[in-house]
Amino acid sequence: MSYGPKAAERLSGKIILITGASAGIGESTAREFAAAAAGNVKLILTARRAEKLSALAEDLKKEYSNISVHTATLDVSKIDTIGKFVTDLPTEFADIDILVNNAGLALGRDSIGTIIESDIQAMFNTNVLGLITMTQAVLPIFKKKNSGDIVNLGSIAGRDPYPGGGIYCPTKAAVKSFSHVLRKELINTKIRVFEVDPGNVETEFSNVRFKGDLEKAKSVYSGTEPLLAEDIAEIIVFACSRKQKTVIAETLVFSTNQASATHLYRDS
Ligand code: 8X3
Repeated sequence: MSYGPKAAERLSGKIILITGASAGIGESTAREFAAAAAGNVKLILTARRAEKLSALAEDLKKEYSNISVHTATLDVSKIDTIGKFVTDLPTEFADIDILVNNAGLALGRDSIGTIIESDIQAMFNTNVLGLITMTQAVLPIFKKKNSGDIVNLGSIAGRDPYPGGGIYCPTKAAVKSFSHVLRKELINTKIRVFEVDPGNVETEFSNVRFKGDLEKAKSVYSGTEPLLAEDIAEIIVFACSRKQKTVIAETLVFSTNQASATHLYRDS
């Protein structure tokens, strides 16, 4: 995909930190940044699954001889580890330019009153506390140079809460609120805050939500044509490769089969 004649130049040499980069939107975003900058980027890829990250890094290095990739096992829900991770980055990767707060998950569709405590904690720790802590760790780097992009992955769930989303929806509403405050607090800087709110995207998201019940996971998308991870990655890269003064503050992204969290057209 072409992001316009200046995109590669604008992304050139950027140091880009992506959380949850081992699969789905995170992985696609890494690939898309690499493609848009013809490999002229430095990627910091973090996730819980080290082997997947290494395989992605190998792939990218094979495709782009000029790319630099640093991989690190990081579980953003373990918020005590985030500060040290950022301060201990190798010098070549330390001066981050773009932070993509992608790591996030939903667990279950249980009604309020029956939600498992560990699921509540995992969702809030990852989607909210992890995202906030990572942002706080990176922000001083951006403030020092008065530039940098923060991309927060929200969701339709944060705008349009639905039954069965008693925890996931509030976590994404918290992300939205956090993005708004951040954008307002940074009004006198050149730091940009983007939020991308996807609807249904067919990734491992539903496999995780339904804890490996692949039938249930598949049924989320059956009869629809869901978005793919690369569709969201394109929007992230598009936003980050606009002119410095342009802030695509919020983007709600559906497939043509979807009009709200619960309004989906199924052709079978
Ligand atoms: C994922 C979209 O509708 O499953 O963020 O909550 S939804």
